[in-house]
Amino acid sequence: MHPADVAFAVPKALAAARVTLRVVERLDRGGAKHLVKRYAATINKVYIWTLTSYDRVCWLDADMIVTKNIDDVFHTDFSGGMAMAAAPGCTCNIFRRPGVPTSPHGCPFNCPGPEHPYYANTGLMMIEPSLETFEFLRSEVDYDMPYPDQDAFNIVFKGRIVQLPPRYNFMNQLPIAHPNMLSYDDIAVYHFCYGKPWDAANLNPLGVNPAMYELWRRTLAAIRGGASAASRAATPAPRKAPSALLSKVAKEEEADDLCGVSDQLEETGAVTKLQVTSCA
Ligand SMILES: [Mn+2]
Repeated sequence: MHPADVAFAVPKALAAARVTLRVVERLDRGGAKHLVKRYAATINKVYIWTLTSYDRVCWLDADMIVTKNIDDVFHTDFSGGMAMAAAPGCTCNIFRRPGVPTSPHGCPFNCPGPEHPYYANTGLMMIEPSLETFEFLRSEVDYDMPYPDQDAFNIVFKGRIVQLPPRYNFMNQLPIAHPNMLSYDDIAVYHFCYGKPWDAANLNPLGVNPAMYELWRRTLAAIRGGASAASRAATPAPRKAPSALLSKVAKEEEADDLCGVSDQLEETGAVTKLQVTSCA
């Protein structure tokens, strides 16, 4: 699904790849609390609930790359009234972005378990389409929040989100915010939350996994170049070691001061080089 005003080259390329396309009306909504102007478009994710010819739909942000089979997601148990499956979103605001709620002590990565409120990242969502839900989400929900779709869905579906393992939505700030917690070897979907791979000026700003940027680049080349290019673009093995900076941060974190991790990053000056983008 795409709005009519999207650049013609995009639907053309998708159609060539035999992707079924449908033009939809933009539902963009501005808001005073929006962190970034382009977040106004994230509300359009509600259209996935209109795909009622499918039992289940898995949404993936365009800034994600799948590295392993994720069919398991479709078999998530939705019994007990569950409405969505999604992996946890980090709320540490590790880069101290202004205007973003910062809650390291409420972060699902610091406080896992059913006794704490869950906060999902909506980069990957598995849902069951329903026109009723679509109408509700389109017309009854306030999206004037820092992360419009993500914050709203967490509120609307509170207590009804099945928690997926972080491997299904490995946000690239995780090795910085929560070092040693997750293994690169286990990544199934990598999420370029910070430093979009198509934004050359901001590539790999904090040593986030360079192999994933390389994989993105090769995959894009393969798509553009056809089958022969695809066979040449072998998947590189993910690297384990992020960077010297990350090692330093990891060491600092041993003090168990979560906010101190952000302070450390700011002191290095690395943050100023980062044109922070979003998880939207
Ligand atoms: Mn994203």
